[in-house]
Amino acid sequence: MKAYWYDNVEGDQRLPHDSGRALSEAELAAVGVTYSRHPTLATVDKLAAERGYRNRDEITVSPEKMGDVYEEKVKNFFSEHLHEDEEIRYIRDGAGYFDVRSRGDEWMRIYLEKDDLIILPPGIYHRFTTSESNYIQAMRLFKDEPKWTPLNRSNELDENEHRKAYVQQFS
Ligand code: KMT
Ligand code: NI
Repeated sequence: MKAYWYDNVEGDQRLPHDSGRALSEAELAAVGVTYSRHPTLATVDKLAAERGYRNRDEITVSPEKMGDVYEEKVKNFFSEHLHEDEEIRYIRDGAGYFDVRSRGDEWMRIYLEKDDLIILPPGIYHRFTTSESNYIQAMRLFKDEPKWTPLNRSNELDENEHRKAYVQQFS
């Protein structure tokens, strides 16, 4: 894991976009984002059990796996959105970037590799992209039915209960 302020420079979203200004785990925690590292599945199983996560699947995002729709998928993952549920991702192989909004509405970029696990709280605005490697394999953890419908950023979402709860807790 490596976290830093996004540089906001035009260009391929899959480039590092590293401003050179690093972010600490504490700064991520301040917006509700939790990071942990799991060299084996045992501690992931424990975390899942403790939080009541009974289900999981695995997704591979790569041109090999997705074929023609890969570029379109990558673009879609990168549109700013939130979820009404936590988003937990455990990286099994490859690498990618999660961008999350800071309190001041700037992008904080988090580079994740194999064995990294991230928990995004409900209501946080974020986006995802593969890196230049164009390959990531991730485990997605969920409680019951996955509620991963991305809700794209809009002023109407200011009234969403999950968004309101997030803003109340983290700003
Ligand atoms: C998401 O929610 O953006 C994804 O699941 C992306 C692929 S998992 C790293
Ligand atoms: Ni998402």
